[in-house]
Amino acid sequence: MTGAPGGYAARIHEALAGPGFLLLPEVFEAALVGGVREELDRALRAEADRYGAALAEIGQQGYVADVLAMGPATRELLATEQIYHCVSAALGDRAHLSIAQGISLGPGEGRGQWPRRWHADLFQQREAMPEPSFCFGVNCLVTLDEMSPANGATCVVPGSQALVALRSQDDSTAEALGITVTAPAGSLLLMDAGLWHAAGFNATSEPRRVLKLLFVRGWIRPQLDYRALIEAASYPDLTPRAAALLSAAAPGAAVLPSALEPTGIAGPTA
Ligand SMILES: O=C(O)CCC(=O)C(=O)O
Repeated sequence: MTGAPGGYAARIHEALAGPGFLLLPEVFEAALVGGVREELDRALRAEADRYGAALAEIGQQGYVADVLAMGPATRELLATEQIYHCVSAALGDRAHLSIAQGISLGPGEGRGQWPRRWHADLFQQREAMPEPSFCFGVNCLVTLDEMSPANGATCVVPGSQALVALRSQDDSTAEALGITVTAPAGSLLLMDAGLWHAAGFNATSEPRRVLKLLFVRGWIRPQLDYRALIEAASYPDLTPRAAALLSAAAPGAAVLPSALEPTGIAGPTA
């Protein structure tokens, strides 16, 4: 571990309540990041072999959805202190993974309509929240390559996490207010799940890869049923912490990890 995000709780709260994002530069070991990068490349090749041109037709070129199956380095990264501390500081101990994706922005590629596709990951949930500044989810975006303006670094609109209106306006507001996040490989860009952001355009000759890990509070249903997915795949290397983040029991454990045990509801007193 090269960083100490355990001590970052106050900064995380401040950032999520203010700009809605926080960059923690180079907090992951280079060897682990390299391992995840290789696993992502292998998974992308397997997807391309399996689905061919259909991937581009459905807009899924450059995405890997079954991130846990990518390999041991990816599963290890999911359970690192860095991820755990950011998620628990932002969302409390009963948070879990909603969806994960390995994403590669290839040379000469952008996302969606020119110059980019602005979105907030969970704007529908944001719309449903009575308190617009309440943080119910966070996107932990792990940079597997250096992110620069040239290779399509992520752009964010600071302070936009409580806004639902950007969705219906044309992109000029986001384009005017957005800032580009430059970061070395192995960094963690923590974003409120309501923050408006977009990948840029990769004008270089190399892919620009990230791992997206989107977590939500324990009472929000995940987008993928990771518990079923890992029960079917049975990964022997899944740590109790990773299992807790996936709402599942660790291998060999008879019960759910304590972080997920029901707290109980106080009944009426006699
Ligand atoms: O690839 C990026 O820069 C951003 C990925 C993204 O849009 C997301 O994580 O929702």
